[in-house]
Amino acid sequence: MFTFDRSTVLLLGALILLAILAATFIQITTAAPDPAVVGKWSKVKSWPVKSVHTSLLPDGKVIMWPSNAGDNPYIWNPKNDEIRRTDKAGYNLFCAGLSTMGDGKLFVAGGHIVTPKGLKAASIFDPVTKDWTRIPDMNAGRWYPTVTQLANGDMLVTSGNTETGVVNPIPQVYDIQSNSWRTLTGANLAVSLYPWMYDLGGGRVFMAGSRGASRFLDISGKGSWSSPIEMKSGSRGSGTSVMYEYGKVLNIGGRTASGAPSTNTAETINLNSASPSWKYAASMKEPRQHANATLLPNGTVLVTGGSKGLKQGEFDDETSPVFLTEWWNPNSNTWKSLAPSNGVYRGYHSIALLLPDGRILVAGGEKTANSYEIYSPPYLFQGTRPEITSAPDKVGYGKSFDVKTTQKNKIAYFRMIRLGSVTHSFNQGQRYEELRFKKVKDKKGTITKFKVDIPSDRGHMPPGYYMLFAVNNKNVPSEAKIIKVGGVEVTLPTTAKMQSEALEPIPAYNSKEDPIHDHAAHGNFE
Ligand SMILES: [Cu+2]
Repeated sequence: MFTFDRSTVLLLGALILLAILAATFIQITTAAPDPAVVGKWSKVKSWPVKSVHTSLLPDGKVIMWPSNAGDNPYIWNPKNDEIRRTDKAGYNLFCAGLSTMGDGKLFVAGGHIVTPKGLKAASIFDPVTKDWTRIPDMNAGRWYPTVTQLANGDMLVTSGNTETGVVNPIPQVYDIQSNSWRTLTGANLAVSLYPWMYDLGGGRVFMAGSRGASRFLDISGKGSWSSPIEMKSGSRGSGTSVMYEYGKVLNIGGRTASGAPSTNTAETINLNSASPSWKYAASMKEPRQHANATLLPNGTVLVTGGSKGLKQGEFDDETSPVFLTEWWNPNSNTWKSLAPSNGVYRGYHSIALLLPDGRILVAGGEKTANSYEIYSPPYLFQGTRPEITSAPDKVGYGKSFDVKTTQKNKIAYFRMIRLGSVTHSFNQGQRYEELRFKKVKDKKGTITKFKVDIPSDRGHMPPGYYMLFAVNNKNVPSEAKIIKVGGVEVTLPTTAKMQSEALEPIPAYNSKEDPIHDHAAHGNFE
């Protein structure tokens, strides 16, 4: 009769155990990724428009318009997924700068004649009436300008190419009281196209990039630029940037020299320090250019899309796309890899935009068919979300306001994020502010509501519409309540005022021979 000795039995036992372990391991590694860890992407859906310029409006809807024939704006309602045409501006809005104003109107500066030449026109879109109002022309054309809302509600416009295709070196401030432009002739400098501008209040604005050195812009009087503050990377053309809390900026990816492949490096600067300087932050897993960076209500910076830019001489390289999603935690200075998108290339002319429900709209891409997809971050799968049950529609500076929520014992933060306005990998509107608050308790010690403070320093929160999120102790945010901060009302220019302005007629757009992908034409952007 066949028998096993003791050592054979032990060996067989060990082998069986190993086989079980291996099977379990394979099962774990092939299981569907847990959305509570990596988030989840919706399916890709088609749209009638390529959302190249995209802004959140105070009613929670999203306005967008395409490249080429840019005077084709649409409004999408994230709540019921309806998309509809809205009124036209009367000229080509492609390549303009955009940001919402203190009362929620959308300010749009510049536009497209032909690559790389810009219009001097500017307009204000009223999201209630859907009317576009043309305001006085700027000093010269602006193709790829940045619009930055200032602490007093005025609108700064920086850079952009003129009608002849050279950089307009003079920033201008639109005065919302007098409906006129203040021209900062003392700040004469050709800077990057779509520069990464952040208002700090008190007349101080910071330009974080993209190409070459960063600088402060003093907008008082005739204006002036500070001496340069060199980035660690030297330059980040086609990269992206966010101010992730007041005075703290993160620059991400891009190319450190013209024609170079993308970098995965990132760097930060603290403008609250006496002599700010750039320091490398942790690097992303993937190198990227034409990516998008979005401030999220859990305090992280989400990075989506882009290209590794490996194909020599290609401005918008769809052959080396990046689908991995990553977010950066400023407290730990670490990047975490999240679920990859659906495999649709989102490069040049793509966008990402935070929606009031905490999801992120990802869309566009010049080399991509018109479509969108929505990313739901891990915080949407980590248990019941808190809910804001009561909050005011508007709040003033230096005031506190009452907020009621569910999960009162678990509320750990109140955070506000300004409505985003994004194009060309830079969000000209988003701002992040963590608010101080107190718990209000009844006699039994039960929390009844919260008193939340709006800072008195307008530089921290330029006036306008913000998403208010109540966030619990697991860093899970509520859906936002959209609230107006500051009492700014924008009065549109009168007919008499506009008749006195000699507005230049705008030539009709001719799509023939418009070299949208011309590498050389993108000069100070690429
Ligand atoms: Cu473009």
